[in-house]
Amino acid sequence: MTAQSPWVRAYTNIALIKYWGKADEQLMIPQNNSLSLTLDAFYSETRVTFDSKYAEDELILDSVKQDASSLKKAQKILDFVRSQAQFNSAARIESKNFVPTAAGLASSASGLAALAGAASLAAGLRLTRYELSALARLGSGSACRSIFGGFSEWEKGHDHESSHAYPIDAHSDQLAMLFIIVKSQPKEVSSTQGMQHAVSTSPYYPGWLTSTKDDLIKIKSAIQNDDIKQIGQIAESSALKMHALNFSSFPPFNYWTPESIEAMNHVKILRNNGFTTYFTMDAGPNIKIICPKDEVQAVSQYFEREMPSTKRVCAFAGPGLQWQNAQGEWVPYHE
Ligand code: 2P0
Repeated sequence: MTAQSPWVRAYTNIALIKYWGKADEQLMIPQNNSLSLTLDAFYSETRVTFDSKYAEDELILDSVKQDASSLKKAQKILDFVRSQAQFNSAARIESKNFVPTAAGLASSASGLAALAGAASLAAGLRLTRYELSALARLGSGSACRSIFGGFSEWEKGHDHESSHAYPIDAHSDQLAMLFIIVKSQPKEVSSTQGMQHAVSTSPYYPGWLTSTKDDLIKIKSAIQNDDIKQIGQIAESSALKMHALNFSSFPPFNYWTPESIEAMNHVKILRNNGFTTYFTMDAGPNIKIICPKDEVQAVSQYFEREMPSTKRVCAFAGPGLQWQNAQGEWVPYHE
């Protein structure tokens, strides 16, 4: 048998309240709920072909065949789909990442969300948005949030079915996210390893779980009020608390470079000069600035002047999962 999906597109998301730690490594159930904004600037497109003639699964990313370790996350999604659809053909995954050149940004969230959509279509499974989000989670935790556009919250749940994201119905069109892309070296500690180490060794981990519950309540209220200053304050605080877990692990580690710190300081200088700028940072050295749409141009020009070695990419709220119909149009995956 052979079965091919159409191309499926998913946009990347950045967490405002971070996910940092798993309660179940195999099922990818997190320790805490997290909340993110799906963005319009970076996305992945993927299609899947299952064919009983294929000898083994393969992943072709931007025309380059990937090694077995890159395939591992994808195979968790493929295996689940095969068991649901009751067949065992191998798959060929073709994927393209649309990330500005040299952006140095990981794309596992968009890539694995697009794969969940494509693999289930190829297998003839008709999954709800929540089932699809849970499926994407098996590949990479943060991918479950990229099924939805705008703001979404990943409800940690307690088993495969209950651990998925859901969309937060709110305006998100006034918020901008400006990526300040600094020089990057190869990552020494992957997100998966980093969070595992923080859960098992940081004495602050219980405090992280308590304060994250509080931050989620506050940020959801700020989102409903379209209060960008409060959203930024809470998001910056969540990011710094996540990084504090890494600094307080044993042995300690961090993702910060001198340029990351310089960029953070500039965000504070801008704030002291009347801008509504806050930062967030993930498992890498780049800084993402949260600010109102009408400030983003001036903030970008400021960084061009003060940190000319950085690249700047501006993003706004983006859509949820899409697929390409026979006419070549991109339409929502779930109508
Ligand atoms: C997040 N990050 O909430 C957090 C904040 C990075 C820092 O989710 O192990 O690729 O595959 O579930 O989702 C990046 O880690 O990790 C991430 P796995 P993932 O966005």
